Parts: sequence; structure tokens; C-alpha cells
Amino acid sequence: MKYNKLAERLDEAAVNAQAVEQISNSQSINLEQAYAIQGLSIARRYKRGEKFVGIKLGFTSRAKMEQMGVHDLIWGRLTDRMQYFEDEELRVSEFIHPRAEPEVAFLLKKDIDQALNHENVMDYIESVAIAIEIIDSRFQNFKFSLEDVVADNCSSSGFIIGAWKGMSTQFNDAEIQLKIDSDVVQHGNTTAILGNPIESIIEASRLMIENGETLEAGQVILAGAATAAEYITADTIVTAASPSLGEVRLKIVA
Ligand code: OOG
Ligand code: MG
Repeated sequence: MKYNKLAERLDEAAVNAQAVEQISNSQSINLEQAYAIQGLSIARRYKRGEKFVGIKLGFTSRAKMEQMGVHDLIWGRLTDRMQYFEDEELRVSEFIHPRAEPEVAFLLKKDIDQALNHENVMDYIESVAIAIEIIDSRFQNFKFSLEDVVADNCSSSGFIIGAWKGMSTQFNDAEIQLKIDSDVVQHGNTTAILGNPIESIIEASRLMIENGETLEAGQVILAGAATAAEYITADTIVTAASPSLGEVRLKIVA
């Protein structure tokens, strides 16, 4: 199948909340082709008026790699339509089989104009926050190859960011929990994210420069989940919490 057709199929799967078969079941695509399909699929969202607001990294922690059986860092695009706020509800009926995972988010202070390093990365970051990412693979049974998941915009389908905090906030070596109602369903430490979530910014900058993409001041980077993800269901409240970063909650309805 042509890339455009594959992109359309993935986009429609998201719009209709209807899973599709993995691409890799019927044809083999390489990583470069997978990113091209992702780009085409997200372009359909832009055409409908959605705005690019940042990127998410995936598989930056061992917990996530092991859960999904995939072993390479990947990135996907975030649009304004995917963002939730605390006074909103997430309707599970608009998703296929959504899962939530606790994340660390960074807000950019400057446009990324070079591959960043440990010396200059902090000059580019305005603030940090706890976040929840909602992932919803468009593939049946949430099963995919690395190329499949990249083509599918790395499963991204929603996110919510807690209160932004200054960069003196302890965001590395921070305990982080995912709760469903009052039950702690996942817990970990933010060092699980590449040894320090700041590494996600360095990696993101490298990927953007390599791919000729731009990231600008005011845009967001989701550093990746520190723990495995959990399925979410209606009539629950999902919370991500960390002592220094605070907490963010999302109400899930039918
Ligand atoms: C792919 C997305 C991975 C993360 O934080 O590691 C990801 C998936 O698990 O469906 O978002
Ligand atoms: Mg994630």
C-alpha cells in the first residue's frame, strides 16, 4: 500500500476509534518510511485545523521497552487537539483501547537551533511539569513493530500537563506514581528516563536537527514514561504524582 493510503488509514483509525491491522503483517517498511507515513498522517490533522504544539519521546525507559517489546527511542508529534486540561473529561468512547502513563514535560524557552549538549541544554528550558500521556495504538491488540508504532505517531493520542515549575525543581531522581482513583497502579523513578529526563531534551534536539524539523519557544517535549502504561476505563480518575513535581489529574468518562 502507498504511504498516503497507509497514513489515511491510520488517521481514520484514530478519528473513528477503530483499530486496524499492523502494517508489518502485510508489508515491510523501514524506519525512514515509517516517519514519512507519520508525517503524512499528522498533516491530515493540520489540514483539519490542528496545531503542532511539541513532540513526545517514546521508549526512553526500560519499563516501557519491556512492556511493548520494542527497543529504540522514537518520537511523535503532539497537536493542540490532543491536550487536555484539568477541568475537562476524557471520553474513552473516542479512543480504541487507551492507556495512561506518567511523564515529565518540559517547556521550551528558546527555539531549538542546534543539537544540544549538557552545557547548554538548561538555557533552552523554561520550566518542567508532571504530565500524563494517553497512548492509544491504532493497531489491533496494541501490538506493533518499531516501524508500525512510528508510522502511528508513536501511539500518542492525548496528554495533560500539571502546573509548570521552575528549573530548580527536582525533576530527576524523583519518585513518580500513576494512580487510578486511590490505587497506585504504577510507580517508578524519573531516573528511569534515560538516566535523567534532561537527556530526552538532548535526544529530542538531535532528532529535530537530523530530521530538519523545528521546535520553538513555547512548545513542549514529553520526555517519555518512567513506568509501564495502564489501561484506563470510564468513571475513574487518573493521577500522576511526584513529591517535587506535584500532581495532575484527569477524569475519565464513557
Ligand atoms: C508507544 C509509545 C511509547 C513512552 O513514553 O515510552 C511512549 C507505546 O507504548 O504505545 O509513549
Ligand atoms: Mg509516553
